[in-house]
Formats: sequence, structure tokens, C-alpha cells
Amino acid sequence: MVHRFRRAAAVGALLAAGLVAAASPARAADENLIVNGGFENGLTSWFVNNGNATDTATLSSTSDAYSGASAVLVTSRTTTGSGPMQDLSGKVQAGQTYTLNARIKYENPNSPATKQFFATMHYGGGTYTNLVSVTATKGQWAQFAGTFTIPSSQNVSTARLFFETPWTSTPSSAPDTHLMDFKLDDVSVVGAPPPPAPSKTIEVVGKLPGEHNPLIGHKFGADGFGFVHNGRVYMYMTNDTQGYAPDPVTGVSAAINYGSINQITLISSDDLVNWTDHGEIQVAGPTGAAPFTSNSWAPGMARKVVNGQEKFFLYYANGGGSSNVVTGASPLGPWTSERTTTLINGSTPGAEAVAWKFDPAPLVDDDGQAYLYFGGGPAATSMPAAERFNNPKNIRAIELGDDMVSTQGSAVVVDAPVAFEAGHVFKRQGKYYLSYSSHFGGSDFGGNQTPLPGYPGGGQIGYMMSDSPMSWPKETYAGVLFPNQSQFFGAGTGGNNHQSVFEFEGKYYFTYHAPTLNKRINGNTTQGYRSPHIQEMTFNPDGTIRQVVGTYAGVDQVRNFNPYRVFEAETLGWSKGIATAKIDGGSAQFGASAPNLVVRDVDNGDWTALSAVDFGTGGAKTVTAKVRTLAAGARIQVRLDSVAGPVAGTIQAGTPSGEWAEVTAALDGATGVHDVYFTYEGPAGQDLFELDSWKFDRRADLPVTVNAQARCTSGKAYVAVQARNDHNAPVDITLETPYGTRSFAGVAPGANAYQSFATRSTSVAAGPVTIRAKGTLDGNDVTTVITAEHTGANCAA
Ligand SMILES: [Ca+2]
Ligand SMILES: [Ca+2]
Ligand SMILES: [Ca+2]
Repeated sequence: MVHRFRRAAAVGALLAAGLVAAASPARAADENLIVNGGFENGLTSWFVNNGNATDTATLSSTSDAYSGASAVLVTSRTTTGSGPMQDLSGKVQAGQTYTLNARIKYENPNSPATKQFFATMHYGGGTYTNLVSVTATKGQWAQFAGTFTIPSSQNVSTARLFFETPWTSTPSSAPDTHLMDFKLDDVSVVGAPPPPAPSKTIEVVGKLPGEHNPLIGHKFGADGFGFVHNGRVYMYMTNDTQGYAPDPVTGVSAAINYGSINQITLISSDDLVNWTDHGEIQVAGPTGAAPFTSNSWAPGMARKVVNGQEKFFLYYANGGGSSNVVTGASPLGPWTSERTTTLINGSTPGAEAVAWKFDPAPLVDDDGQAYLYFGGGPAATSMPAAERFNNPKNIRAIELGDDMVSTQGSAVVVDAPVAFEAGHVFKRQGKYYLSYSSHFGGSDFGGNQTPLPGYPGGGQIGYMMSDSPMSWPKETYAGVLFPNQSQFFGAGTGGNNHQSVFEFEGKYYFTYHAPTLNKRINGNTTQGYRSPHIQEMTFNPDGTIRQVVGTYAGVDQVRNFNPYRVFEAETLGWSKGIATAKIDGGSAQFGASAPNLVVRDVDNGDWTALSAVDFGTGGAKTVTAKVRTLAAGARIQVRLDSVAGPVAGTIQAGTPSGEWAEVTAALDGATGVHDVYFTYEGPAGQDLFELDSWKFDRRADLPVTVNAQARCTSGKAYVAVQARNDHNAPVDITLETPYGTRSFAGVAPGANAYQSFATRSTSVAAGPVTIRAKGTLDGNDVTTVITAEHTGANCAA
């Protein structure tokens, strides 16, 4: 049936070489779209026509070439379509005309003296179009030479070129006529160059100014695992952006395909609002750190000193069937595999009955012993239906070996009520907390039922509390700590979740995901692309968790952002219209072995922003951008507080050179704490520049020298404060102590501001004084604040 349809599609589309009146005019930009058309690299980029399962054949390299050293030999043909194929999807375009050339030869002595061959395109499904034909003479190289025009209405999302003999329904009845071996060489398809890959850049503002969820607005990330090290929070995530491919016309991507994900996305922050994009870790796949795995879902991270060496262990799900771990020299890598097989799989003791041996979450206990929590999926059918629903026993806990890349002993059952997946454990005040995601019922769990009283509903995060990291009977169940995210974020945001909990500077935080960025792009019809969120987690006096509420506001910024250093331009509080990409070389901020990214796809009107930047009272004098300029006239406005806020400075990006350069601009008015918006301007329709890093420099402080000490006069203590103006112009000076304040206007160069403040006590302990100096430096008004400590004195003696 397929072939009959195929014949119909071919009618009228056939352009035999001799019928072409004139080739389309050659253009300088034309290129050959065929890879390895001369078969000099063996069979690279070629495969057997796969339009139908019956179209089998054998391809091999032959030294009987038309040109060069080799050609391809096609044998064991089973249908007339059995022949060599190359994928031109994404290369050929509807409405374009191409010139096709190839050499073909057949030699079967029992075959006819001449034979027609076709170059044919398979556009997917049953749509085949013969492009060019040639009638060959037995034993001689014949030449395909013709042009073909793809109809402007043709869908070319699938376009595979192959070579064949004319169709007949029963070729095996006369194999010498229809299924002869043939040789092919020097294939070319020349025409318009392939269109650029469609943009994956997210054009909407995905994280709204002032809001802190989702954490980032320029890419997706799911199953976040929060990990704290040396004052930074790292979020390891399933790379939901990997297969994101918005249609160039509709802007809508096909639904997420988890099977194509083999990278882990990593971002970090020391304030929980401004996040640095560290790009993707190629964990799995042929070029991955662990090439024996093919997927990288739901990461977990742990640190441990092993044999005196600090190491970081990144666990991940290799699809649903197994879990694995790679080792990092730092939280940012580089990553290597200490294993050649997966860590958790069908032969892991105690995990045999777990359907999905995935979602590995590590815990390193205070005594150094480490554990791994994993598992999920359909409950064993041997259980009664009610047990399958309420207590599916699909999650496991197992001890990790001292090396963190092996397990020891047997996995134990985590009897989490209504459990689905996403087991995670943290420890607080001696108690272990295991949280997990609950299932949605259905035939995998004994049919739809009502959960036992207090048990989670579908797609919620439940938790258990235990005194032991390896003991999780159902009695340790403690409740639901997070309802389904759709309760907070509305239509289009439902589905399962995956959480973690981390402690950072005295507070606990809960991570989860929601397709909120997807919703901002496409409205309530989302395609499953998830974004990371964080909320603060608080506890009742008895240690139970107060249920977490999901908000776009998110968490408070932990500290102001320090601009006085080199920091990566891919540090984003908020952004619009930009993308990021990894480049060679290390990070100026995180070190030579850390990945470095740049901000790219910067168009007129795009912007990036930082939240709560502290310029200090003296303020910033200059800003420096490391920029690779792509368009003449491009510039960066440094604005305060909003995208349309006052301009503190303008960086002229300079002449497009293709080279990275540091460009500095003066700043005015950048004092105190502000959100900072870098707004990008230049010619419309052009990429303006790429950005690597930023650096702000302080305005110099006024030179004022302070001396503060306690003295005794008549048995009473005084605090004497002296501030000398070492500047070359008058300065206003204010002396502040707990015992009084005095201001001096216009203190002359070299002169002192001096006051002895009475404490009215017989003794005084050492304590702080504050000196504020106001003056003019380099033509700018500057306030310098100096804090000093005065000595103590006991005047009673
Ligand atoms: Ca050749
Ligand atoms: Ca853009
Ligand atoms: Ca950078």
C-alpha cells in the first residue's frame, strides 16, 4: 500500500535529466549538501533506505570507484527501493532548485543491457518523489545529471535522498531485472546552503523583574538538586532545554522528549536571586563523561574527601532502567567516570522489584557514611490492589561505599505512602527527612482508588521522618509538605514534581519545578518544559515541616551583589531575549578549569539585569565589559532600578572586529544599592555583540586619616576623635560616637576635625566610631565612610 501511494506521489514530480531546459543560474552561495558523496570516507553519513522495513540491503566499500579510491557497493537488495540513503533533513528547503549529480554502475551478467535508476527523496510517511533518473548501460558508469525543484508546499522536515531501481510490486520474481547489485560514486546535491538552525532563544521575559521564581528566564531546567559548597548554592538540573525546538513560524515546540536528554544543566548563586549559568554537563551519550549511559535525568550531588582528596559526585538517572555517578574535581567539574558500568541496575541487591531504578539522591551523613535513595514507578503486581496504591514500596535506600561510586549491602524498602519517585533525604537536628513525589493512580498502582486518610493525593510531595537513614517503615510518614504546583501556578503547570532541600546560611530551602517559563511562552497549553523554583522551608517546634507555598516571589535575596570584581556576564537576575553558549577557555570568575559561557543573541532591545547591587556610599567610578562586537554602533546602557531607569553610564561597544576586547565607561550616580539593568542598543535585525564578563571599579575614597581613643579627665572617661583631611580640597566631616555627633563644614586640606565626647562614666570599653567625609573627587561628589574603634579606659583608679 505504501508503494502504491508512493507511485502516485512521484507522478508529475519526475524531472528526467533530458527534460530540463536550463539549469538555474549558479550562485556563489550554493553549496554541496551531500557529506562524503565520493565514499572516500567509507560509508560515513550513508545508510540503507529505511522508508520501509522491507527495504533492506547491504552497503560496503568497494575499490571499483568512478573517481578517488572507493565507491559504495549495494548488495542483497530485497525491494526496488533497497539502496544507499543520506539524510538531508534541515538542509534542503521547499521552493529551492538543486542540481543533482552521481555516477552509477551495474554489472550483473544476467541483467538487461540497459537499466533505469532513480534518485528519489523520501519526505516521510508514504511520500516519495523521484528527483532525477538515468538509463545506464551494463558495465559502464552512467551519470545522473539534472535539477529538481522542491514544491513550495512540500513539508521538508523529513527529507532523505536515496538511489533505487523503478518500482515493481514483486521484484523477487525477476531479481536480475529489479534487484541487481549496483555501485554508486560522486554524489552531489548543489543548491542554496542549509538554512540556519531555528533559534531556541526564549524571547519572552520568563522571570519578571522583582520576582525570584523561576530562578532563570533564559532556559529551562527540571528536577533541581540544591547543593551548598563554600558559600554558594549549586542547582543541578535535567536539561529540559536540550530538545526544545520552537517552530520558527508558530513559536511552539513539540512536547518534551525525555529520551533525548543526556546533559545536566548547572547554575549557581551566592544570593539565591542572581544566578550564574555554568552551561550543560555532557554526562551521557557518546561524548559524555560516562559514555556507557545514554540519559541524564534527575541529578543528585554530594561531596566527600576520599583518600585525602576532595571529590564531588554527580548521580543521575540513566533513563528509567539504571542510575549512575560521575566524579568532579569541583562542583563545576571537570567530570570523569570512575565506573565502566552503571551504579544502580537490575543486579543491585534489594532493588530487583523496583520498576524504575532511577532518581538517585545521595546523603553524606555526619559520620562520613553515605547513602543513596533511588527508585520509583509501577508497584509489583503481586501485591493486593490497595497495597499497590497506598504502599507501593517502589523506593529504596542503600549504603554507598567509601569511594562513593559503589554500593555496599542490600537496598532496603522505603515504604513511602502513595510513592511514585523522587526520593530525597536531608538531616536536621538529628532527624532524617525523606521527601518524595506521589503517584497519580491508574493501572500501575492497582487502579484509581482513594488514598488512606492523610496519605498524599496525586502529584504531591510527601515526607517521612526517621531516626535512621536506613529505616523507613510506613509509620515514619509525616504528611504532605508541598501540594501539586498547579495549585499555585494554575492551568498548564500540573504534572509530577521532583524536589530537594538544602540548608544555606541558617535557613532551609525547598527546590521544586514548574513549567512556569513554558507557560509564559505558550500560555496554558504547555509542552512539558520545566523551570526551577525555590521556596524557604520552615519547621514546627516538634520538627514537622510547615507546608510550603509556591510563589513567583520566591525567596529573599540573601545578600547584596558585590560588583567590585570580575564576574561573568552570564550572571542573571533577570533577562530578556538573550541566550548563552559555552566557549573555550576557563572562567575569569570561577577559575581556569571551570566552564565559561557568553551571553549571545543580543539584539536591540534585549537586556540583562542584576538584583540589589551594592555600589557602596562611594559609588562606582567605571564599568568594564568584556565584549566581542558584531555590529557597528552597538552600545550598552547601564541603568539603575529598571529597564527604563536613569542611565549611569554608556559603554560604546566599538568596531566589529570579531575579537574579544575590554571596553570601559565612566559611571555617574551609581551609589548605594540598586538593581542594575544592562540594556542593549544598536542596529535592528543584527546580533550586536557577545558578552563574557563585567567588572565595576570603585570611585576612590576621600583620603581622611582617623584617630580615636579614650582619655581620663577628672576621673571621667572621654572619647576623643580626630579626623585629618589629607585631600587637596576642603571636606565636610562628621564624627559619630555613641556619646554624641559633631559635624565640621569645609575642613581645610591638612586641617583636623576634633571632638572629645564626654561619656559621663568613670570607665569606657573599646567601641566603634563612624567618620563621614563628603567632598569632591575627580569632579564627582563622593561620600567616604570610615569606621574605627576607640580604645577603652578606666578612670576610677
Ligand atoms: Ca569515490
Ligand atoms: Ca535576542
Ligand atoms: Ca563568561
